Amino acid sequence: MASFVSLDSLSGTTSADAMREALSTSGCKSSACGSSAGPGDMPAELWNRIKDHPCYSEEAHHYFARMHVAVAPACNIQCNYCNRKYDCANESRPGVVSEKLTPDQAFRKVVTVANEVPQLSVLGIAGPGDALYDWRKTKATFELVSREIPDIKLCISTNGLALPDHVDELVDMNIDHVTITINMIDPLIGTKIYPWIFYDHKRYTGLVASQILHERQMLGLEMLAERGILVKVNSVLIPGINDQHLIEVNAAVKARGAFLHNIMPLISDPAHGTHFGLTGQRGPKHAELMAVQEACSGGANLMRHCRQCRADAVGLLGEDRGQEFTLDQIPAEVAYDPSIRSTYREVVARERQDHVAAKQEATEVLDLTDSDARILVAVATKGGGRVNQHFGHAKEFQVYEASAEGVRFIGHRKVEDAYCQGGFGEDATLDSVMKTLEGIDTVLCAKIGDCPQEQLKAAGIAASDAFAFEYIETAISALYASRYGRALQARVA
Ligand code: CLF
Ligand code: SF4
Repeated sequence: MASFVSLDSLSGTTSADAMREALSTSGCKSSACGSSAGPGDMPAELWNRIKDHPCYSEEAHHYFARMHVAVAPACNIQCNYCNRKYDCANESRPGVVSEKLTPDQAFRKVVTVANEVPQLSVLGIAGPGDALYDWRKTKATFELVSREIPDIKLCISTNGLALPDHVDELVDMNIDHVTITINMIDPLIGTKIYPWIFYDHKRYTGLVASQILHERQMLGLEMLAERGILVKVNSVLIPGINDQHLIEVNAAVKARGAFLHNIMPLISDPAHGTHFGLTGQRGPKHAELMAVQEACSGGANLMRHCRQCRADAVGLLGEDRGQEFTLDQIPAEVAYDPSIRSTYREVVARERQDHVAAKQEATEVLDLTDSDARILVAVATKGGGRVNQHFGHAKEFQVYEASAEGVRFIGHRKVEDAYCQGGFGEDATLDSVMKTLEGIDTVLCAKIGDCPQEQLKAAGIAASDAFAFEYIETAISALYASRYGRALQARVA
């Protein structure tokens, strides 16, 4: 995965100015989605609750990191896209079994990460089973950590079955962000997704299982919304099973007070050993995912920057530093040093002001255009909201739609085999990147060689490094205006 704000460059710095310098030359990615709303779009109290949460605010994910601790392996339902030998597919990319942690081990890991990753703002428990079914360990972990690092945000992901039983405790523990995975509101559709549930000491199958799950999910969502907890709903888009149905899910969760809706593509592979993987159920194509997301616009706000991270992920969204913090690397005794995180926050506050001003200028540039053209622009970025990554190093691209109405974040696309494996190899294959860039009009990056630029051009995709290190919105609006506007000089090759 691509790294966003360069943690390497920041973690060694001790002064605010040094951090700011590092941010402006590395920075994060993207900008704008349903979670893209900024301080001007919502009450200050609400903005303060999401502004440092990389999942709830698309803008925040440029700057802040989450970490998951895998303390909750047990689960009370079976999803057809999950194999318990792998990480929870709701909130993680399927992979080999996570290192399961006890609450004490998790505590030491969080403190170690907080001392080394200044961007850390959220501690999430997202499995690998269900955080609420395995509540004892989830609760013990949160208690230990919040005592030592009181300003860390606590976040939970759940399938919702056990949720209504824990709402009071969630409120008491100041757990302000809860994700419920809701894949259906029609239990008949649920029968194609959930073979069984375990509820109230009993196992249920078929329609009854899905009916109970559905009722508990809706009840839990309503209870949380009533208590003012910010609820994100995750839905796994399963072509042929719930794709069109997710539009109804979106409306239903909005009506019950969900803050965000995250529609994620099914990840299905026979190698994962899941029911869907083994029976050939495919995941959606880029265009299918986008079509469902577009059909939901006007409903519950959409999150589009989810990376379907692992249940033990560490770092900014889109990067995984988990391997740097395995148990054998965690000290037996830990002491929290708050200075590095607080210095980082000062730096980010200033950088964000610059970014807001840049976005405003970008909007003014687009106001000079009167075209009805809409183009998709893919950006290679490693953080800070800037065009700052070499084309050949990009393991994913941020995709934006540019029009006279503005620059809109659409989502990210992963490159299965990064074009450049360690250097700018002219003979490296572009096949995988081409597939990733299907439907893209222009690629913006910090640097691109003549050879890949020519090959992209032959495939009808323009590529430019003329906007290197500029904010993404600044770059895209200038690109758009240079093509369709009257005011700017073209700067694109
Ligand atoms: Fe973790 Fe989930 Fe909290 Fe984020 S992840 S528990 S809300 S802190 Fe975020 Fe990862 Fe997507 Fe989840 S990118 S999979 S939405
Ligand atoms: Fe797997 Fe998560 Fe579903 Fe449980 S809720 S079966 S852990 S995907």
